[in-house]
Amino acid sequence: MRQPMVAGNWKMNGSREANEALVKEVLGALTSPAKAEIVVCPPYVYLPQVAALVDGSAIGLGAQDVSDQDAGAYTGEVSGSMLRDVGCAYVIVGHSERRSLYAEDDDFTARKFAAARRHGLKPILCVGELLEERESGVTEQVVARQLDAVLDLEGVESLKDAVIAYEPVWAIGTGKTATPEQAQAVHAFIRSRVAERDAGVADGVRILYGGSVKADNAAELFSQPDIDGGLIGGASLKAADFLAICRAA
Ligand code: G2H
Repeated sequence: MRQPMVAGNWKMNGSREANEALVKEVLGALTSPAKAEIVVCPPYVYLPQVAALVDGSAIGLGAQDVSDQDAGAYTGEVSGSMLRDVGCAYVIVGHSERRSLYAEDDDFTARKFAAARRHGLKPILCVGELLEERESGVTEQVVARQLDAVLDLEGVESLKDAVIAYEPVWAIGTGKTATPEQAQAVHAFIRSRVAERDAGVADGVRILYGGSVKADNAAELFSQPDIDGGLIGGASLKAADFLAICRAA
């Protein structure tokens, strides 16, 4: 059985004051342990603050990105060992905003995935197609290419300590959500693609859905057999919404 997971991707949002209020409200309402594993991914600079806030609680910590390099003259970069040092267990790699706004390609994403693993972080690998790719019927080819870049570099066994997030780019922050059936179809494809290399790994790996998940659509999405929770952007910034999504998983 795969434990569901809900990860909040705060993106470039927050302040010391807002972070404290959000985390305290979520923790205050999480009186009984949730079925889902819950993780929050604040911006780099707030990781130590949020690490202290969630210390000893049921909420885990992740970062939104990681350098492909380990240390040295890489101005502006943050290494996997630094993320471990401040208490991260997870890191998002290959988010579509990194891929599209910062030109991070499949190979670079795979190297970040490898760097995360070198430092004992569990990568949350994001894959997903653009609107024009969906409309031209190449969703599976795109997702397979993104996935294969990582599996070819790191091997299928690397997914034992990783999570996959399927995020159709046309559904991110747009208010458009993939229907549960559309999402399930791609999740099943991803699992089958992994199963071609190792059926046991495919069965165990968690595949999250991301893209305009909200309190009122989460339960239906999460009820699909191959959807193991969600990577939540906008709705993770409001405690009541994030809690409702966590409870739906
Ligand atoms: C997709 C998602 C979180 P949102 O980027 O990764 O964001 O829920 O705002 O669409």
